[in-house]
Amino acid sequence: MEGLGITVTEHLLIHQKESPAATGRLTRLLQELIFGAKIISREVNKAGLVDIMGLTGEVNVQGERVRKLDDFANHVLIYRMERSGVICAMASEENADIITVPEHMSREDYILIFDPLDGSSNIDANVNIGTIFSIHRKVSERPYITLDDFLRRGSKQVAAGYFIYGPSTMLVYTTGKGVNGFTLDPSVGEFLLSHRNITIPEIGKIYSVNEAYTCYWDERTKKTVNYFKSQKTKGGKPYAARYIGSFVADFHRNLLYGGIFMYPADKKDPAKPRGKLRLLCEVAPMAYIIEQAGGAATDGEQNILDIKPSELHQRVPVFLGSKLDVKKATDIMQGKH
Ligand code: P6P
Repeated sequence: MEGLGITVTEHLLIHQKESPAATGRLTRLLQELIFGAKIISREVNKAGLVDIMGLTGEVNVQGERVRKLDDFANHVLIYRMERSGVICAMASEENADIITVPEHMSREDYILIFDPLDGSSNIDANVNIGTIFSIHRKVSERPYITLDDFLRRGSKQVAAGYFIYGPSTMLVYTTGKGVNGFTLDPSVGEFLLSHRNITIPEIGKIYSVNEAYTCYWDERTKKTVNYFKSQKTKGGKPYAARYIGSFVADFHRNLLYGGIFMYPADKKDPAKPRGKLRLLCEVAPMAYIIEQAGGAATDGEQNILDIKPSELHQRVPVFLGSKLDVKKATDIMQGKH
């Protein structure tokens, strides 16, 4: 019956009640983030109908051409989150430096790191794209914010999640008590619980990597990818190859169906020897989610959540997904096979 679904606000309040130390500030933060995502979803879903496709003519800190929707999403999130009243600072994939909430605005000790619109190079082709977010608490005693407040291990995240804008808009997030998915009902503008306690299969049937870069990989990486190309599933079938080229979309399929997603280090761009994906705003939040869902995430050597960041836009190689697939990949990358 209509109206009997569990809304994300209800879900947040249930979890808040279960956490004795909860004050409602994280709930407030997530609610403001959800409002921002609803605005972005509205624009993404009408992209192509209004003049919001294409490029702004600018280049971002990553050296990537900025698309109008990227810029829009970034501004919406910064504007909304400054007014959440619970954040003291933010970092965006689109901004070179950290963004401190102005002192005249009410601030608390949460820190938000986000990629406002990941996969945006696919917008014009109507491919699923998404917003990725990572939430930390400011732990330093200093009365002011420094970069060090952001350079914290993924294991210290308070919460992490993503919005995926596709045939439906979904929110998938964790606060450390499992992973839940909510689907936006646009007719009432509410996210309703649709995927309760998501868990990833222990072993998958899909491998996901951009094989066009084979010539740029080292021998161990080639051996790792070849393993999955020659591996048979329990049913005796070969693994399926799936690669969308939009991290949130590849990750979401991986989370629900199982398998392994890989973006290894490669030599295609001397400026990005450690691969393309960014630790703080993309890989660490997704690693938190995949671990909470029973999966794993490494850089080919160590657990992603154990990596101590050294810079805000640091890139890392990533192997994430079903626990047994990631272990096999990591063993091969370490020369154990
Ligand atoms: P490649 C999209 O541009 C993105 O940042 C991620 O969403 C995606 O996983 C990756 O780049 C795709 O990169 O080099 O395979 O085109």
